[in-house]
Amino acid sequence: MALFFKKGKDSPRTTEAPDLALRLKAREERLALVEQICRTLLIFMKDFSLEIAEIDAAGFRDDIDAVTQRIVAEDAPRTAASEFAKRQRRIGDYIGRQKSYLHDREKELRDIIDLLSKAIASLNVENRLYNDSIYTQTERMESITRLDDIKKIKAVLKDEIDQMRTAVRAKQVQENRQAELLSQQVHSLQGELEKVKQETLLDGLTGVYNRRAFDIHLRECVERSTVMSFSFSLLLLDIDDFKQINDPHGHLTGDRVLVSLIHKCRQFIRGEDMAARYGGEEFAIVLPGASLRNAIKKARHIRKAVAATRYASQEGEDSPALSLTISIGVCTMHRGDSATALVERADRALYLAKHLGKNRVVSEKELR
Ligand code: GH3
Ligand code: MG
Ligand code: MG
Repeated sequence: MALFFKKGKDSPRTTEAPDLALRLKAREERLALVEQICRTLLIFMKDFSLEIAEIDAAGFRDDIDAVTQRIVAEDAPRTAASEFAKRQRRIGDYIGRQKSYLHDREKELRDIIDLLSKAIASLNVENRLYNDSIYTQTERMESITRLDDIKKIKAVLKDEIDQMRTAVRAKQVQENRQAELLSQQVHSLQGELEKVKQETLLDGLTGVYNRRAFDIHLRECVERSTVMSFSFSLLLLDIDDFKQINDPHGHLTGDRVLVSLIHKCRQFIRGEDMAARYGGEEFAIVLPGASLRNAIKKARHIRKAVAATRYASQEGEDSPALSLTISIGVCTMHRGDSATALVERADRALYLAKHLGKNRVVSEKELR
């Protein structure tokens, strides 16, 4: 600018020219520096933004790029200023959004850690080792809540969750094994129980049902026949003159004969029939679905077969063979009968068979 001053008159002013030029140069350099700083800061800001769509990180970057371009383009200050003013509020908003986003995430993470710690602490497990591992894990969880860096929290939390998963899986495997073992034990106990139950219903000597089982079964048959059309008949068997076997040959022989007799009777008993030792040398046979006629027929077969059989008095093939006969009383279920009435009728028929000379079948029809 000093070049335009005239010599002489304007000469005092010319001394200011170099000074001004220096100041202008310094100003330009400062401006260039400010521009450089601004551009660098804008790059940092761009880098600082997280790539999160829900807070419009892309919009924020666009805004930063637009402002940077205005600086590079060296537009008229007014244009640059208006562009900056337009973007300034949006950039500020974005920074606010990112801050609260990070704050929210951090809070969520802390809540999750808290929830997990409580859930772990409340697990009701018996295994001591598992308890210990859970306990230490809970402590580690608590230490995570003291971390400030969200990235560190995430990394440590991921590691903890992996460890928890491994511990829970190991526990599951152990529990499955225990459950399997328990179910095996339950199964075998059920079998034992069933066996014991059966044994309480069986006669120790002959292996047929005992009196208790007979009473239960007869009651059930009577109940069934009262609610539906179900018929059945009853045989009451008694060995004739059993004392004649016991007295000369002894009780053991008597026992042996009892077992052989029931073995013989079983040949006439079907799956749904029930044979029971009623007491002493008396047996009862329940025949479901059998009419009186069929029951008499079956009784006659049994009596005949028993009488035709020879019974070993002792062990060994050459032991003296014994003969025996039985008397049988037969009756059938009638409407309104009770179990007691039924047994009484069969007993009366049996008594009559004895009275008439034994080794015979007498049915309720012959009772007066
Ligand atoms: P009846 O023809 O009138 O039936 O004569 P009985 O001798 O068979 O009749 P009684 O009722 O007088 O005798 C039955 C005998 O059966 C008496 C008893 O000692 C015997 N007895 C009962 N239970 C058993 C047993 O489990 N084993 C043996 N060996 N004998 C038994
Ligand atoms: Mg007898
Ligand atoms: Mg008797």
